[in-house]
Amino acid sequence: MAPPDAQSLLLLIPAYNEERRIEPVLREYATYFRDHHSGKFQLVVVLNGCRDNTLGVVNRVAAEFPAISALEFAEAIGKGGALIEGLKLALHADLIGYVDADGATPPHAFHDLVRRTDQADCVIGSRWIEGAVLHVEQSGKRQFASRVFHFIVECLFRMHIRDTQCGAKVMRRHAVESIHSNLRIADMAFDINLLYSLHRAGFKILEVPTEWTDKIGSKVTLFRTSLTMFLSAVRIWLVYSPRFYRLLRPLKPLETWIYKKLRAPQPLPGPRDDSSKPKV
Ligand SMILES: Nc1nc2c(ncn2[C@@H]2O[C@H](COP(=O)(O)OP(=O)(O)O)[C@@H](O)[C@H]2O)c(=O)[nH]1
Ligand SMILES: [Mg+2]
Repeated sequence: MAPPDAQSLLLLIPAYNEERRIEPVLREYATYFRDHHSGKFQLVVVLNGCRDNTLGVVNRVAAEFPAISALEFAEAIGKGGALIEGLKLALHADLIGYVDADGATPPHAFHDLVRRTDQADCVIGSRWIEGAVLHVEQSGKRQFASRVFHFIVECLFRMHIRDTQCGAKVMRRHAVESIHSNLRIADMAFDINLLYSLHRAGFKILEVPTEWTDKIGSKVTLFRTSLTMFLSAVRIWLVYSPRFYRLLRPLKPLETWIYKKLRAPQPLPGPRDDSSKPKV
């Protein structure tokens, strides 16, 4: 196997109303990986339903950097839905990763993850293990919500991952392709869906301390996002607990109603029925 730096790399950036934050991030990533990565590098921004000129900004920068392109969806498919669609491009690269559009993860920190893909099928940035560098602390309320979510996720899934929610992750193509049909969570709990699918399929996940800067302009609305993520985490757990899932199936309309009330995003319909069981 070629060393990670010589492999082709596809970086996805989910973006929703990011016209004010994304431009320097695109420039920094395209320049950094042109200069530091010898394999092919492609950066695809996955947008959906933006009400600002994010697409115009991306196209303007893409005219200068051929590695950059945009993939746009009209539907409100959320960050997870956008990544589910973006990960369908995995066949074009050896390594596939994603980072946030706000530059919370600097290019060299993402590069650290890429370089460790010779040790695991999935390498994730972690803000909560020794060696991590956090530049701006999250608000107390946000930190509390995130620790509660972490506790719930650990109780339900027992993956022993300290930071499932860091926006920087990279995987080998084979791993993505093996679990892609299990991805169905469109909201911010998408990462749990991804990691648990990989974990159940026996892929190795490596957590690496990362550098992270909280940026202003977050799209997270604490109450609604937290509740949606909690419901989605429970939903993933149920999907992997077939006995309970069958028992609770009559409650599906209630689940649909709650997601609608929370204005939670839904992924684009895939080839499989949402209520079918995962393969692994
Ligand atoms: N495509 C898409 N991206 C989204 C959506 N909501 C959030 N994002 C992106 O997800 C990333 C993380 O969002 P952000 O607001 O920075 O979250 P935070 O850093 O956890 O507060 C950013 O790149 C956002 O643009 C969405 O509905 N669709
Ligand atoms: Mg952010």
